[in-house]
Amino acid sequence: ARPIRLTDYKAPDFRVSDTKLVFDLHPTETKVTATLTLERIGAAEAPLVLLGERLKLLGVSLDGRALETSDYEVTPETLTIGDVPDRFTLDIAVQINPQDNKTLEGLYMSSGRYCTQCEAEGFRKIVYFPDRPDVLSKFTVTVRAPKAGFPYLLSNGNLIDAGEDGDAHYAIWEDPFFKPSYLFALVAGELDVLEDAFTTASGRKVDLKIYVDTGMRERAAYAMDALKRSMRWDEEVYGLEYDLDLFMIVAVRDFNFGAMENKGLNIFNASLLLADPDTVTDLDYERIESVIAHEYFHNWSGNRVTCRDWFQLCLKEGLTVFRDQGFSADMRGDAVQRIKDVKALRARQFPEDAGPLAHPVRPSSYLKIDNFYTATIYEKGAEIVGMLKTYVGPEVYRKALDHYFQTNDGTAATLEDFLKSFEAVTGEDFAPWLKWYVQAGTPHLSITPSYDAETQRLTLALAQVTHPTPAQANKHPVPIPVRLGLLSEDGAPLTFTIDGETVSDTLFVLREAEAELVLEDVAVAPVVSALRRFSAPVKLTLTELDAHKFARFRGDADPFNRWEAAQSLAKDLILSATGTAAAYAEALRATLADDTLDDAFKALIIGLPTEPDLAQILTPVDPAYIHARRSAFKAELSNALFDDIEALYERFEDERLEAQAPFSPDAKSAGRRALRNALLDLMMASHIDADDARREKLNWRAQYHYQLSHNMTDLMAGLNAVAQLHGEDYDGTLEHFYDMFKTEPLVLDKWFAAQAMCANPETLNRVRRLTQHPDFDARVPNRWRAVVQAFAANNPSVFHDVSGQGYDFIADQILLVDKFNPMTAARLVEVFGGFKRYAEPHASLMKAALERILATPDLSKNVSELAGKALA
Ligand code: BAL
Ligand code: ZN
Repeated sequence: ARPIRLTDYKAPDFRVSDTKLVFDLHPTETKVTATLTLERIGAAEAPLVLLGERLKLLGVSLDGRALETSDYEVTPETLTIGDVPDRFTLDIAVQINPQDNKTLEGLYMSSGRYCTQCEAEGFRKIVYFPDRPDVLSKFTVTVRAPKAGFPYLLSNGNLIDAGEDGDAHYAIWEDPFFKPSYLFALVAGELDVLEDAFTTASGRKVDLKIYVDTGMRERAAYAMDALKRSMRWDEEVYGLEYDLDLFMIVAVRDFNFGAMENKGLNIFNASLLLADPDTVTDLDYERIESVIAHEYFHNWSGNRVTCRDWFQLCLKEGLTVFRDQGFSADMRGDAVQRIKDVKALRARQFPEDAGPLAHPVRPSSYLKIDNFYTATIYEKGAEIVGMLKTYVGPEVYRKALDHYFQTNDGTAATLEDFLKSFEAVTGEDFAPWLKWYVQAGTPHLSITPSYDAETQRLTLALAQVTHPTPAQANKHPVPIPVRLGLLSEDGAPLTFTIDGETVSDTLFVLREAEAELVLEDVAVAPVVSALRRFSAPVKLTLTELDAHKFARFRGDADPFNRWEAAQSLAKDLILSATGTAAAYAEALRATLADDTLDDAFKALIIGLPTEPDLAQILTPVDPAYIHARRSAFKAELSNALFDDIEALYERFEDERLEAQAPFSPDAKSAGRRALRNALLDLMMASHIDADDARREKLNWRAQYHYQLSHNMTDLMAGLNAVAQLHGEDYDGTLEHFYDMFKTEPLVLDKWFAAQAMCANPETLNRVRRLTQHPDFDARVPNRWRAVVQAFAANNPSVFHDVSGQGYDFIADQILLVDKFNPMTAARLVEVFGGFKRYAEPHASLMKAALERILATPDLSKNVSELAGKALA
C-alpha cells in the first residue's frame, strides 16, 4: 500500500455545502441515501472522487438524472464521476450491513442498538462522501426504524421533526454548524435517559441528556455532574460557551476508542461513563471526569475549529488533552494531577519516542491514520501546548487561544495557524516551537552546576541532544523551558539574583544546543531543583549528589520535584545491585509524617517506579532482574517501615469504620482511600522471605480489607493484595468476586484484568484459560483489552517470560482480532516495539513474534504498518 504524505496535501476540488442523509435502519440491509449539494472550488477538469468502503451501491443521480454505470467508476475505495458541472446535486443510495460490521467503524450494532464511529475514516463505510476533515458541510439527517425496539432515534444537532409511519417512526435532525463527516453520529435503540439542564454564561438554556442501558440511569449522575462542571470551567477559564440547545451523550459497550466528540452527540465507551461506588473505583471516577471534560472541550478545540488533514491530529488532540488536564488539576489539585500526567507520559510516550514506532507529533506520512492515535500525538502534543503556556505566561496564553478560536472558527486549521495566534499576540516568531511538532524523539537535557563560594555565583551549564529516530537522523535543538529554583541542603528555599531581581524561582529557555546560566548572590552551596513541575517533556540528567536528591525528597518547594527526587533515588537504588533501602525508608517515613502534604500526594510518593519505568533506563533490558530487584527493594522498604505503615493503616481503618459516612468520590476522600490502599500494598510486599507469623498476618490483613470493603476502590485494593500474596485464598476470593458481579460486565472486566496483571508465573496459564472462559469474547474490545492488553502492557515479568510463551500468546491474539477489528488489534503491536533494547533471548523471541505476525497472509493495513515499522 502507498503511504499518504503530508507533502502531497491538496485542497479539495469540491465543496459540499449541504448534506442530507436518510437512514432506513435494518440490521443487515440498512439503506442510506445521501443528497449532496456540490460546488467546484478546484481545477475545472477535476473529476468528483468520493470515498466509500464495503458499500453496496444502489444508484447515483446527478441533478435528478439517474446515471448509467458507464458514467462513473467504482473501486473498493472510491466512486469517481468524471464529467460533472461546477454546481450540482448528487443523490447516492447504498446498502450496508451494520450487524456484520465488527470493525466498530462506520454504522454497527452494539447490544441490539445502532451506533456509529466515524473518526477518523469511518464515514466512508456509511455512504460515498469526500470523507476528509477539510470538507465541512451542514448535515440534515432523517433516521427511520421500527418503533418496536428502537424508541430513540438520535443524531447531531437539533431535533426538527419526528413522526410515525405505520410500524416505523422517524426523527429528523439538523445540525446548524458546518462539520466534517468524522463528527457525524447516529444512535438508535432502547435506552434510558438522565436529563438535566445547564444555563450558559450568556443565559441560554441547554438541555443535557445522557443515554445509557435500561436500568443504568442512576449511574450516569456522576458523568452529568462532571459535564456541568466542564461546561462552567470552559466558560470561566477559556471563555468558551456551548453553542447548541441540546447536548447528548450515549454510553455503549462496544467501542474502539474511550469516547468520541461527535457534534452535540458524544458517544462513550460505557466504561468511561457509568459510575457508582459499588462498581467503579476512584481512578474510574477520575477518568470519567476527565474524559467527559475532554470530549466536551472538543466542541471548540476540534469541532468549531477542526483539522485541515489528519497530520494535524494533535492540533485538536494535544490541545484538548492539555485543556482536560487543566480542568482535572483545578478539580483535584495541580501537583497530584501533574505527577499523574507525567507518569502517564513517561509510561507510554517516552518508550514510543525511543523505539521503532517513534514519530513526530505531526507525522509526515502514514498508511492508516488509526495507528496515529498515539501517546505522542495526545500526550506529547499536550506537553507542547503546556510549554507554550509556561513560556508566554497564563494571561498571554489566554489571549493567544482567544485569537486562535476567533480567527479559525468554522475552519479546518493547521499547526501553523495555532502558532500564528501566539505570534499575533506577542509579536514574536514562534517558528522554533514548530520543531517540537515535526521532530520525533525525546530530547535529553543535561544540567551541570558549579558553585563558586567566593563570588557566591552558581553557573549552570545546560546542553540538549535528541538522538536519531527512524527516518530522522539529524536533529535540531528545540526551545526547552527550564523552570528552576534552589534550596539549601536542609531543604529551605534559597534566593538568588538574576537580571537584577532577587527571586527563588526562574524560567530559562534553552534554545541552542548549549548555554550557560549564571545565578548571582547564592549564599551557600545550593541544591538545584531543575525542570520544576516538569516544565518540558525531556529526559533530564542533573549532576548532583545523592544527598541533594534526599534534600529535595524531604523538602523541595516544588511538589513535582519532591516526588521526582524520590523516584530518581528509587530507580538508582533498585537497579544498583548493592542499593539498600535504609536512607530511602527514613525519607519516606518523614514524608508520611508531614501533615502539610495531602494524602493523594503521599499515596503517589509511596508508589515505587514501575517495572516499565525501570526498563527504560536499563540496557539491555532484563525483565526478570528488574522484577527481582524491585520486589526485593519494595520488601526491604516494607520491612523497614512496617510498624509505621501498619499503625497509619490501622488509624485510617478505624477512622473509616467509625465514620460511617456515605461514599463520596471527591478528591479529598479519594486521596485518603488511595493512601490507605497504597499502605496496604506496601505492607503486602513484605511477604517475600516473611516468617510464618508475618505471612499469616498479611493474609489476614488482605482478606479483612477485601471483606470489609464498602466500595469498589477498596474491594479492588483487597483483591490485588490477595493476588500479590498469591496464597491459598486467591482462587476462593476470585470465585467470591465473580459470584458477586457476574451480571456486571464492567466489573467483570476488572476481575479479568486483575488476574491478567498478577505478577505470578502461574498467570500465563491462567490468562490462556481466561480466554476460554464463557464470559470472554474477543469481539468485545473492553473484555479483550481487560485480559490481553492488561497482561501484555501491565504484567512485564510474566509477559516477558524467558520461554517466549507470553509473546506467542500475544501474537496469536493480535492475529485473531485483526481478522475483524484491525484498529484494536494494531494497538497491541507496540508491546513488541522496543525489542532491540531487550537482552537475549527476549530480543530474538520478540522479533520472531513480530516476523510471524508480518508473514501472516491477509494482514490488515493497520497491523502490517506497525509490525513492519517495529521490525525495521
Ligand atoms: N477523537 C477521538 C477520541 C478523542 O480523542 O476524544
Ligand atoms: Zn480527543
